[in-house]
Amino acid sequence: MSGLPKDFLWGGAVAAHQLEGGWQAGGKGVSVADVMTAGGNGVGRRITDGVQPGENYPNHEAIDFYHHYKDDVKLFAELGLKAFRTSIAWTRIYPKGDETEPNEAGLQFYDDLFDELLKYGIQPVITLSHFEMPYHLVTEYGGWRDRRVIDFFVRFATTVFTRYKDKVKYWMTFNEINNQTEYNGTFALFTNSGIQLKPGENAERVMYQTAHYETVASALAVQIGHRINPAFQIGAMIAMVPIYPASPDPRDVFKAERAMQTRYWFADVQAKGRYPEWLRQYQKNAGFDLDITLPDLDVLQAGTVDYIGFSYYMSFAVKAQRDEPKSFKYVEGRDGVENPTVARSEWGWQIDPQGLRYAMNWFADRYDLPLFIVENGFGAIDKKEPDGSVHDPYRVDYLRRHIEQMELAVEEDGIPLIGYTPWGFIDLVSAGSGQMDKRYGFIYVDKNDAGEGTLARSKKDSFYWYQHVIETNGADL
Ligand code: P53
Repeated sequence: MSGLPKDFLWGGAVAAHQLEGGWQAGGKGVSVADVMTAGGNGVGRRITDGVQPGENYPNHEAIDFYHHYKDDVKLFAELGLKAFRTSIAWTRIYPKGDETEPNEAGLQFYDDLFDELLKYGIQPVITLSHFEMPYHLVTEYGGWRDRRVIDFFVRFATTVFTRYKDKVKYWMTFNEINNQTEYNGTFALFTNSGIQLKPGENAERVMYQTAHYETVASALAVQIGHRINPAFQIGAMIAMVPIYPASPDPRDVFKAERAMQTRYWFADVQAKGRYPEWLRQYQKNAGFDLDITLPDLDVLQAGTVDYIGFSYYMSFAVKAQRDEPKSFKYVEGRDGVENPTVARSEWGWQIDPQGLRYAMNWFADRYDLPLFIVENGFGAIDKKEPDGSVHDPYRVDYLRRHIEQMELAVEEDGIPLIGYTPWGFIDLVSAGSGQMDKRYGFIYVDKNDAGEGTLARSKKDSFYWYQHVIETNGADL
């Protein structure tokens, strides 16, 4: 017997834009994911000016879950899932984002999908915004830098909360809202917030402004959701990447502390309902002239989340520079150093199972809320054998070592944990690289980076392993 609760939510996680395809089906509008090309390992995705002929947009078809969902859900049931985390594509419900009436065909699709899941006793766990906001809100409003987008999001949230109030209990507002800590690249600002910087704009300031509007929108959604159904559990969704000091040098330790503060203030605001003092002071000292109103601060206070959902893939480490500024400002993408004590994946992601237990303790101490591990997994190139089997012991090894740490955090540290939904348990389009061949799945999908393949589904070795893990409630890994 593992120490996990009997009703523990063993599941799997995906996001609408990464598996559904059907990018124009049922009146769906263009999302930010629909204008991102395929990249590769170390090759960034390009953001095009609208949908351009001749470009390869992997999310347009993805794995065509839109047309395969009935058969796929049958496979999920065979796997033994108790929960299926996906997102609702905002553009199926409000194709442009600023309409006043929702698109019925889009709403119907999720009704059918949720019914199909519930038929097998699989709970849908829903993210409202997972890197797929309407592209129209980018071109017409400049993305989340415009306060009016709060209202559009709240309308979308209200529509789906109302429609699915008896089918969905667990919700999350913004996927990995804190990814935009990496504001110096184009990827996170665009995928999280539909931001494309204008000449002369200060990326950091823009990030603080958009993230503020998003936390306000999130807090409004929490309040509205609780009114629609008081049993709703509405969480934050944080990309947890613990940042360690590179050495015991006190300056490295403080640098790591500042890095953690910088990456996780989003969770402070969503869970505690207020900005941390260090950040208010930092924003003041930096001279950012931010639109943060007193009513906004009341909204934040009144709309705190019910749980912390988080992804966990890896950890970072930082080292203080010789000439640190007084603020010890952490700049993501610049200040990280390699951690020689851990291994790395082919994509350079540092593999650190112990860090998951650390992260769970850190969250639990800080917020005193239940946790939900809503992503964890190992992206790798798989080889399909002539007989159709896929032997992926590296994936099983990664997951086993993380689940071990997760169970220690529950059994030894007493941390309340709702569930575990490994990422991309059916192969899908990578968010970061746009690849198909960077695979996380227990279910293989026959499609490659060039977009070739039959889309046929088959079971990898990891499928049978995870099935057994669920059967034994995590006792036999
Ligand atoms: P891919 C960066 C770092 C950690 C998680 O990522 C990240 C990212 C963004 O790429 O994203 C989450 O597909 C995200 C998923 C994504 C998954 O991790 O780049 O919530 O949408 O697919 C894995 O390998």
